[in-house]
Amino acid sequence: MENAQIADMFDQIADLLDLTGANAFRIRSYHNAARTVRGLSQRLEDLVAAGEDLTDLPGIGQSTAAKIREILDTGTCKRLEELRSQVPEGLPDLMRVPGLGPRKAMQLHDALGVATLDDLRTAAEEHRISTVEHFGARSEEKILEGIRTATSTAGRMLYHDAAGHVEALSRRLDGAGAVERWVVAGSFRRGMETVGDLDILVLARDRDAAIEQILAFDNIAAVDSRGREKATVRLEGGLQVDFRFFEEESFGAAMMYFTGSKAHNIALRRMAQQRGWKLNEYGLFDGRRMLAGRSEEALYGRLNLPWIPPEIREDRGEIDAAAAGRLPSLIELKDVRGDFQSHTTASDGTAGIEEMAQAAQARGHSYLAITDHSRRVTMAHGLDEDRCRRHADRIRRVNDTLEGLWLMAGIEVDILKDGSLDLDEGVLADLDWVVASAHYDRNLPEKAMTDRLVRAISSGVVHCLGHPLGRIIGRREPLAFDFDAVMEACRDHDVWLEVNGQPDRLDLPEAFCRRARDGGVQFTFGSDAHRPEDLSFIALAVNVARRGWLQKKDVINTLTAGQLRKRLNRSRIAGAP
Ligand code: DGT
Ligand code: CA
Ligand code: CA
Ligand code: ZN
Repeated sequence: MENAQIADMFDQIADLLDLTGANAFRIRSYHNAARTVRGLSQRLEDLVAAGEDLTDLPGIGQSTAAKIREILDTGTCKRLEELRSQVPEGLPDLMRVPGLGPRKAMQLHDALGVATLDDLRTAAEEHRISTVEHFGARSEEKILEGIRTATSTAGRMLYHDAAGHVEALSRRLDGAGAVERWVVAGSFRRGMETVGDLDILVLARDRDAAIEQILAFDNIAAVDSRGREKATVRLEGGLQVDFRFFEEESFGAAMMYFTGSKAHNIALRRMAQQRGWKLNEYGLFDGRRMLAGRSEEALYGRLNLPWIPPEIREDRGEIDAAAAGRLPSLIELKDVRGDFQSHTTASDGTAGIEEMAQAAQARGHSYLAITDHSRRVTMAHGLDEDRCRRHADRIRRVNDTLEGLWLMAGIEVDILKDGSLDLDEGVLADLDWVVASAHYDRNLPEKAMTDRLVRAISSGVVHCLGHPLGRIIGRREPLAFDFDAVMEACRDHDVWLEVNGQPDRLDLPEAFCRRARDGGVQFTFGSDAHRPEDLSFIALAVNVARRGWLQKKDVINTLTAGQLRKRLNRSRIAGAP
């Protein structure tokens, strides 16, 4: 049983509780437990076997700990089965539609008998939804749009969740004696925000033995097909994995082909054809003579190209750039010296200031901004002016005790409906770091939303715009605003755009990163950690940035603490209220 499956069960319990009208805190406690479980670096199964006390984990209490043991023992838990029997089948699916909470889903089910996404789509198209109380023509449009969002990610998995499966597989592949070499290709290697399936290439002299060992992995739920070249399996939790076997002389060609993207492959194949050659997953050939195949470097080299990083293999200009010697030198995780968004128990984080600071030091960061929520976010017990000042004092006192880490006293201040900020500007101006984010009033008309963001950006006290699009992958549409106008305001006011590393946010998305970079804007990375372990989400921001062609110079987190101080003083003087 993998952690991801247990986490999914907790999320399901939370969703079902929500449907049955349970109280908000119990629902949140299951979502929190799911989040903890998903982020663990060790398997729960191993922790339990080692006799660890699960209630030591953040967000895990007596009752969730008992459920974890029950799930490990029996594969499910009674509470979940009980809840499932209480709600009509299909309702949890309906709730995946952004904007359809449990109550609305239930209401539509009761009034119209809709039980699946297809039913719902038909009902909206036939304008039956507007006949239900509290729903109108506008809700029908919203629902259709929401179904598109929900199904665009249907059958796909967040990169971060897929990474959990890759890690679980890697332990097993490394332990399989007959497997000499393996590599994950496909969309996962390209660092895409969601992954359809995993494509794993395997080198093994004794293929039969390797296949036997792989198919015996205990996290495989079903074997869909097996042959000498390829085996397709489904993991516990539903992710499909294709294992493909190649010889050493073709391994580089296989990596190139199965890393894709398809569009990149097609463009490369065309280049080969222009020279009278053939390029496929086995190599680059002139007639029957093999020109290259062992390594990607050799293959690209034969086509007169430098090696191209997987994250930009999308046929979006990378081949021309490579041919012209103008490939960007993409930012790397090791270039990142700090983190500009994190939360503590002062708002909705699970750890205190000291603990977050220690975790940042352990990661080797030179700075960490503590950015708890402001008062508007009542659910998270956001800070008012008074608490904000005292919290900043506490952060600075902790900072005085630290070596080598600048703990920045910051805030994630809400951008209110009219673009004003949730806290007094005098208080904000005293802080080391201000992220401004819009969390509420998401349905403003485009012009009003643009004005709102531009006003916040122009305030003179904001350093960066947090999770700028406000989308949540598969669940929440991006805010509607004029991106060019926001970009321009950022450039004029020396305000940066955040690339938020939360697994389901990844916001600013890659295409916008590239556009904003071309527009002369710089970026900050924020893990948006709510727990010490989540500081690792900074790596997901790096993924997005690489796919968006960003380089070291585009990202403020690559500055040393000293350079950062200078940079902040300069922009502060320019924008001082
Ligand atoms: P996914 O799984 O939907 O997240 O995306 P990918 O990119 O992993 O796609 P997948 O698993 O269907 O195939 C893996 C790679 O194999 C893909 O990136 C490129 C290569 N590939 C697949 N089908 C074709 C094809 O018809 N032509 C060419 N040239 N390459 C292909
Ligand atoms: Ca794939
Ligand atoms: Ca595949
Ligand atoms: Zn936020």
